[in-house]
Amino acid sequence: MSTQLTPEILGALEQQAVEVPSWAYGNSGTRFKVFGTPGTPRDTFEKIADAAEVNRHTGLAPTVALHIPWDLVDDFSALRAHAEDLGVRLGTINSNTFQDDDYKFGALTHEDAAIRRKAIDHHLQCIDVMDETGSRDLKIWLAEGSNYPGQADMRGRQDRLQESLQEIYARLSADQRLVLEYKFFEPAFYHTDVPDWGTSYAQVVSLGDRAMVCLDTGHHAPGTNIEFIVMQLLRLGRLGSFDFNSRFYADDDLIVGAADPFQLFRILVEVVRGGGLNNPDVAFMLDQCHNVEEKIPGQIRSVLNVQEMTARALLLDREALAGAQRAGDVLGANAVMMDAFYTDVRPALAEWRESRGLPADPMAAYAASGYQQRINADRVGGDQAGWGA
Ligand code: PSV
Ligand code: MN
Repeated sequence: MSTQLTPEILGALEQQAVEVPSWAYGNSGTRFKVFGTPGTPRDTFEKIADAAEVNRHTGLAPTVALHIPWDLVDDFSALRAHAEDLGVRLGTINSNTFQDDDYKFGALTHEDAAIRRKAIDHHLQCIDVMDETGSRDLKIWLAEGSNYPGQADMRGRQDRLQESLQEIYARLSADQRLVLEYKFFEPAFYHTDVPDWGTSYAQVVSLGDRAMVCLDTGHHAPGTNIEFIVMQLLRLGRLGSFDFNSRFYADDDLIVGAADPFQLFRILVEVVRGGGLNNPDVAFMLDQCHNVEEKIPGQIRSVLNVQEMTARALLLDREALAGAQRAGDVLGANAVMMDAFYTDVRPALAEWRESRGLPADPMAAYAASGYQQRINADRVGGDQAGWGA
């Protein structure tokens, strides 16, 4: 076994878990076109089966996030048993207040108390689901905001948001958490009600200890130093979860580590630095859509990218780095960072995977498994699931 990855590093990697989203397995697209693909799941049970393949080939993805109402089923205990039979568990429950006509001008922030009531009740229903699935986290992302200056009273909306969140938070049980995700644009383009980490932090901090911030890597303006935000939220003890993905332009939801592997490395360096790795307080999740590439291999690639960059972040020689920083050795410090980033850990990881009974090359193992051919043949009839289906 290569000595590049020390037993300590391998021990940390062994504990790593990345939650996969149910919606990554359904069809998705842009507002221009959603392409259908053979083998696409027709219901939540089939999405879970696909997610279980990702875990089977990587050992990295033991939980699956659900989106309500997309993943509503008659019997959540049957879904839970189905997941467990396949070696995975049901994870974070995502609420959805962005696909209902009533929410055109807001949900938890709406001026109309009846619409706020409906949106709060939806979240309470999500918590009922969590009770059945055994999920810990309720993740809230709000599509609320305005398109034109003067359209909305931003201050009033912020106050109503706090009130609504308080009612939702109060319904959680002692082992459940609320994570509030921020995003600075889309679908609203002038202002959004939770645009940035500061707003999310301000909203959750007054709820209680089990309210945290969710950082979606695609939800920042181009050029934002995301690793700084990671550092700050860890420092404040409020980084609840990541929605990992990558982007070239906006909220592209591409494969994590694909657009900018160096950024993923820098984020993971701060995660390790701040004690966020394998820390139950900080959930690693993917939030991605595979519009043109194959979905299960897209998810396998994604969790492997997270593992690979975590390994490189763990390789960072922190003592040398601290020494260079103390000495004011700018280029020396930067060289220590770059040495870790440029270390190719793929052969060592392949060897290590094999030693644990996992495929050395999970992408190739999946391709050779025949699963895709089987689902392509079996999943005919019924409606294919899609983003929003
Ligand atoms: C919003 O863009 C978001 O990132 C939220 O996490 C949603 O729940 C998810 O996308 C839906 O795909
Ligand atoms: Mn997200």
